[in-house]
Amino acid sequence: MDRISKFTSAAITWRERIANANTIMLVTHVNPDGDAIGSLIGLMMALPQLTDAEIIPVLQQPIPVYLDWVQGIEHSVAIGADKPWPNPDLIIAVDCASAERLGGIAPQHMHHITHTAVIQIDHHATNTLFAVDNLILPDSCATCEIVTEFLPYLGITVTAGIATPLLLGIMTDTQSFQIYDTTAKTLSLGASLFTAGADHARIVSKVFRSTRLEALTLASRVINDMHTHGKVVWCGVPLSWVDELNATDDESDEALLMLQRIEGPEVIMLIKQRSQGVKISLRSRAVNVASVAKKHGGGGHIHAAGINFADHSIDSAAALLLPDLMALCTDLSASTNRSA
Ligand SMILES: [Mn+2]
Repeated sequence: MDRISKFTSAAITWRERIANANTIMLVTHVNPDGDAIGSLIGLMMALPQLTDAEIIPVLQQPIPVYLDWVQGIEHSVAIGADKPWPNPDLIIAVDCASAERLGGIAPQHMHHITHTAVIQIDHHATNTLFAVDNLILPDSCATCEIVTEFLPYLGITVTAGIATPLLLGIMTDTQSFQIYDTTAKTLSLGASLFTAGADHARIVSKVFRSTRLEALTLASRVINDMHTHGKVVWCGVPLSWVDELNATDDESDEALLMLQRIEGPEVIMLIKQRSQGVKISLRSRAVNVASVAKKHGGGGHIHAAGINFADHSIDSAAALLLPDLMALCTDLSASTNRSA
């Protein structure tokens, strides 16, 4: 089915389901990022144009500081074990590849999801199609990009309050239009959000220019201890460094962003120590790091993937993964030579 047919057919289902619902719950993935929060809040602001239904935006709490300024996010709630299930007659899931990854809902309540109509919108190629209507477009770089394109099919006019969270999601998932799958469509949808009044200056200042000095200090220490193996570079983040420098676990991702700016490496690996085991983040320019992640029990996208190990140290995880990552780069130079 082509893109327009997908949107047209999803719009029919969505309009009917939304019109018939009295209580609509919006949900997204655990540890929500800019795209998860942007698409969820964007829809929350948009739905009142179609319905008087009660809208319940569910987000894992607390909201990360760099995203907690988004207008409307103050209405978001987590459905903890101590709270009753609000009995929505429709659940809309955004930016979430599988039902198991939904966040903000206590495990005790998760079984309700299988008994409720779920429709979803997402861009993960690995989406398990867990809803009754699945609008999945893996060639979009952000779920917010799909939502921006879809809203007119629903008959919704994009206001400034809708445009800001949607632009936020596009800018965070594309690293401000830098990732390689950014397309002309991404830019033109971004432009339409500008025209609709999105608060670009606020996004830039809150998301991209509010890094704490502690995070940069940690990143510089991490990068000082960088290991290079051909085209693969890797760094470890011991918990003791995070504590010592008064940084947070999230803030060690700043090191990952800085490593991606170095000229030369093909694959970047950041290994964060956890209280149990380690968390691995992989990034690449051309090669498919998701293949290595999958082989070792992780997952993700071609250029950004991850793995959790419950029983490895930083050094043992590096020793385990380096041969596979270096082999990816060998394949790359072989194919480059052939084409040359
Ligand atoms: Mn996303």
